[in-house]
Amino acid sequence: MKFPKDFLWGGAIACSQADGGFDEGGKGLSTQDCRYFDSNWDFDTIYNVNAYASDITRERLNAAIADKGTEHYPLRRGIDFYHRFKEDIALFKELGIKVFRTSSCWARIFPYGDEEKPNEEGLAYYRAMFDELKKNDIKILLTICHYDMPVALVENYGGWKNRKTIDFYMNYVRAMVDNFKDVVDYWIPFNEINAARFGHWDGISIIGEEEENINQTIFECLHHQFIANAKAVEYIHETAGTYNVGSMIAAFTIYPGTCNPDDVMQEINDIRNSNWFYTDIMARGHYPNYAFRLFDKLNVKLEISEEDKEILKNNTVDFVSFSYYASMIASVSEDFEVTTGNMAGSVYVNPYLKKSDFGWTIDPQGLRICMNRFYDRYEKPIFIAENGLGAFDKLEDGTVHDYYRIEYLREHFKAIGQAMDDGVECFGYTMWGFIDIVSCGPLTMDKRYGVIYVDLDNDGNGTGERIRKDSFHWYKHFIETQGEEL
Ligand code: BGP
Repeated sequence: MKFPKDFLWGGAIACSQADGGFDEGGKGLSTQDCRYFDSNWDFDTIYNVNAYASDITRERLNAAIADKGTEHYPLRRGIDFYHRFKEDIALFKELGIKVFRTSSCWARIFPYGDEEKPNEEGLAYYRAMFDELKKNDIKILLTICHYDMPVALVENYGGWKNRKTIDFYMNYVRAMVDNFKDVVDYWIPFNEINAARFGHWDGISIIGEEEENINQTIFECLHHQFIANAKAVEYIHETAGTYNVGSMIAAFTIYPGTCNPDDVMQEINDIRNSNWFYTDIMARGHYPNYAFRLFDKLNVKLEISEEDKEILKNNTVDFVSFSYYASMIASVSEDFEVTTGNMAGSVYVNPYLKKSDFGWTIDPQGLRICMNRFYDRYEKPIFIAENGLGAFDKLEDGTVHDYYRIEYLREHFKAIGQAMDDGVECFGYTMWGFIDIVSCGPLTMDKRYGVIYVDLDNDGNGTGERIRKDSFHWYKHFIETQGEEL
């Protein structure tokens, strides 16, 4: 199988999981800096996705704002990319990636969120990083908001619950676009915008237990984000004169558990509510009819003005992207074994498929199916913004023999090639956490995705040394040969 020469093979991280330097360069406190972790918690507490132990409560938030340290806040440390990005980018160059996905940190640019002018030190950090990437001939895919926002906006204005936050977000977008429109190749305004329903603090920075009608709050916040997304599309189109803005959701590829028609109808509803709803609005430009049925069911009253409808209709995205880790099952019957999945509390086990160390279903064909479904629905170019295998890697004889990750990648890359043979227009792929970073849900370094090992443990102890895993050499060769010897 030979991939097109210009196919963009790359790697992805998020600022809050990698940068560190949480209180440097004039940066304000981010919502992600407030997520608490205790390395004494047991496996189930840390990895049981039903109730991430690190989820935010009012008490946890107040304690985090008062705490100036990093001991219980792994996302304040990351892997110190903030100070080490030059050497890391040299490694990325050696790996041979064509595109690097990261996110900019809102609180680095507007520390309290409501300033008039951006923080020059924050802009300087991105200018230095982007220049380094360009020097190494690596394209940039920038996520403008990857789960983090200035805590001050949440505390002082109610965050995404307040429509005013759209204006604050657009100040941030204008600062990034005005300064970097000539170096950023692709933009994603929001990471996994469907996190609003599945990871409240990550997606819309609300404390779920404090909301009277959580569904009303979720869809109001989401509406503000959909408008913000459209305004970002409009600004980039008009200012940068480029058509390179993408939507992004966590793809929950779902299968009916049996050929029982009730299971098929369950799958149609589940995939609408977990996936299509979000990309429909950003890629088609309006709320789909089935959304209003869902709102009725959830007792949600959403005011969508004529002006809002115009903004959504006139500013749809240029490509669609998603993260893909696993597939799931929809069924009206309860007799399925249960496991965990990305942001999904509990999912049914697929008897035909294996699972990762963390219970996530491993399904390469599911990626091919996901790609076909997205392309059939939107007929817009597709970018795979996240995919990869989180595993407990072991350092031995100075490296990591991660044959299991090579196997995962080989099978998923085959599936991408098959989807492209099916007629799907896909222009790139960024492997999630291709350099080990702090995991998003559990907040551990132990859950590693990288082809580059980082010598840090869950408490941030270690040399921080970067070490090439077996998969580094495999991915490097794969990119060099465009997958010819897959
Ligand atoms: C997605 C996030 C990423 C990444 C990924 C893996 O939802 O966009 O930030 O972390 O999940 O999840 P985890 O790190 O919890 O294994």
